[in-house]
Amino acid sequence: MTAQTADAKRAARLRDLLHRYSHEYYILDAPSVDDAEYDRLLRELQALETKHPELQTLDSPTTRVGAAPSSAFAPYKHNIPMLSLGNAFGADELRTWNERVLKLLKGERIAYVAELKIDGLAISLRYEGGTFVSGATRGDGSVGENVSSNLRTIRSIPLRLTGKSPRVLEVRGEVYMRRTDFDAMNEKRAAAGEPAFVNPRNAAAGAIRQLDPRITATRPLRFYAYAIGDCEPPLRAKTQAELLDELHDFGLPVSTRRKRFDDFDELVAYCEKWEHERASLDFGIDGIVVKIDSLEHQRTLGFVGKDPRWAIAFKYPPEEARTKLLSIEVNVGRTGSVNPYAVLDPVHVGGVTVTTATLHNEDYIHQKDIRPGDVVIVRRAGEVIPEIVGPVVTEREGKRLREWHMPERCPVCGSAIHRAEGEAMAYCTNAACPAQIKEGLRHFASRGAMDIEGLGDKLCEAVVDAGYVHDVADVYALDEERLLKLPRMGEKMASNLLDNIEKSKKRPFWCLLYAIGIRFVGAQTAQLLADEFGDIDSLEEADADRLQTVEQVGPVLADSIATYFHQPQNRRVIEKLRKAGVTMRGAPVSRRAKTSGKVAGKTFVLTGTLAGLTREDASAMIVAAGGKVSGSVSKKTDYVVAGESAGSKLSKAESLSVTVIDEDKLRALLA
Ligand code: 3B8
Repeated sequence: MTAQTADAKRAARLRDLLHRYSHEYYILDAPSVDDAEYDRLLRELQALETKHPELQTLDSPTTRVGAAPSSAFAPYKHNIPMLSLGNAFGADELRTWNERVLKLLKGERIAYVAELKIDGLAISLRYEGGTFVSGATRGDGSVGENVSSNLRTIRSIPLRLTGKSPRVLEVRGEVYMRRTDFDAMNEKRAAAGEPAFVNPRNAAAGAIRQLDPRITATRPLRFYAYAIGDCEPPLRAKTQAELLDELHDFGLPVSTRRKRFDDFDELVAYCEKWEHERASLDFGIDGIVVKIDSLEHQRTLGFVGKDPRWAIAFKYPPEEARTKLLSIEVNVGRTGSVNPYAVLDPVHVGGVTVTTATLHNEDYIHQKDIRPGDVVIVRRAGEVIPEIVGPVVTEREGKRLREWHMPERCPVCGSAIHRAEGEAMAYCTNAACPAQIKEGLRHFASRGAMDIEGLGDKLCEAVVDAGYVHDVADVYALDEERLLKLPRMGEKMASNLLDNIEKSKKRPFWCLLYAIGIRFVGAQTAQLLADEFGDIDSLEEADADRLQTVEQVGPVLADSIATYFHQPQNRRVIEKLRKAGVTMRGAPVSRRAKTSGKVAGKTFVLTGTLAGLTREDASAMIVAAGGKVSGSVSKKTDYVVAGESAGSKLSKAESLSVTVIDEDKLRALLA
């Protein structure tokens, strides 16, 4: 054997091995060699092909590395048009579609297949004699763009089909990016000082439209197949389910999550179920594709315009939407933290209208390069609060948008804002800042704290603005004469309020500990502290080391408590409260509550938005009645309290058969 034929043989062997390893990795999910070995073989093949260019084949794995950049994509005519799906927003619209199908298929027994509708980019691949020859985007359905060199770089797209593949096969499917791959890519980009991509869909679409395939090759794209176009000779499959099996046998990736239904109502339930569970997937879906299973039925139904009659997308409300960032404002919390937030052009996302979104802190805004005036992507997934994913930088063209900076002065009191070295948050330096006092007072009076009925948001503002209240203890100095000077205050209302203020002095000791607003001290911690120390003087004397001996108290919490009691103005407030006659000692309340409270020993999980209660209030009420509040659902959970837009915790509760109650039920339990 000459050296030349030995090299040719070795090259063929390497191609076979590399195809097999890619197939094992991407299609079977069962790799038999590691990445280093794959790379070693690939480099060996590259060396052989460089030495003997005639050994290069169209399906060689070395073609994935990326060809030279082009200046534009050539148009690509789809012999069989690439159709798009009509939408059904909700079960009613799906029913309407179904009735039409039933009518057109008069009396035939029909079955459905449901597939997750992956949120990527539709493309078509062409195989001739089992070898990948070209691929294109959907475009307008009849003409797309030839993006073959880019598609070649995607390792889950086989360059050579396995088994007895047809002479001609066009495969339709979706190019997408997994969330974990997307996050890892963005982390690497951030480390290299490159801008992050906004979301997996944009990143995938951008990578496919990239004129330099060498760049596409560095993006973690994947592919899955869901349909065929041209096919010669026709496949054996008689149903959609069989079609996907056949594609799988050719070595193409298909979704394993498809499900067949004979019963329409079960199909609807499946579509609705995934809406709550979509967060658990490693890729984004924007709905469920419902297809009539029989290919014969599909042909009978045909299409209207660009939409097939035999398939439809059951669409979920988008979790992301674009809108304009009108401005960045700040508010001042009760700890004095200055919190930036986005004021948005109202936008419908995740099933609600969003007008503001948190921006956390100044670094967050700079990391994402969010600027007032930007078009931004707003995300609201499940029950989490809305957030800004990032700016749409391409929309900036021609606009001069300036970076945002934290104001130097508190917008409420005009004092200096200070951000300590190494800290993320900035603070208003004025402990007497009306914004801090108002927030602090609101919390002090809230249901789970001192429970002063009638002292709501408006009145908290009014008493601070009138100069009656400079710290929470001043509440106990309010009298009828002063209250009556406030707008919309009548005698009856004033006397009720004063009664309630008086009653609050008798609140259990731990409620006071929670009410004074020590950073990180929630209702549960307040109970532990009250149990351990018994009165405020013992607690005041405890240093951080002593505090850390308390169950569940770590260094951060201990430090926060010690710092609180160290500050003279806080000690003054405590003294004023003591003089006013507020309860400052107590028997071990929580133990008593734990054995005799209304929900003694029960564990609750809160999810979604409750109409009449803040989460803090609900927690505090549960704790006051001897219950515990936990952040995650498990078999040990006794009740899940579900409000508006409850998400994955609710589905988890249902799957574990945990009792789910609403706000009214909760009140009834605690009453
Ligand atoms: C017909 C069938 C379009 C689609 C289809 O995961 C048609 O089936 C289509 F005209 O766009 N994104 C899927 C997905 C998309 C489509 C599909 N099936 N699973 C997807």
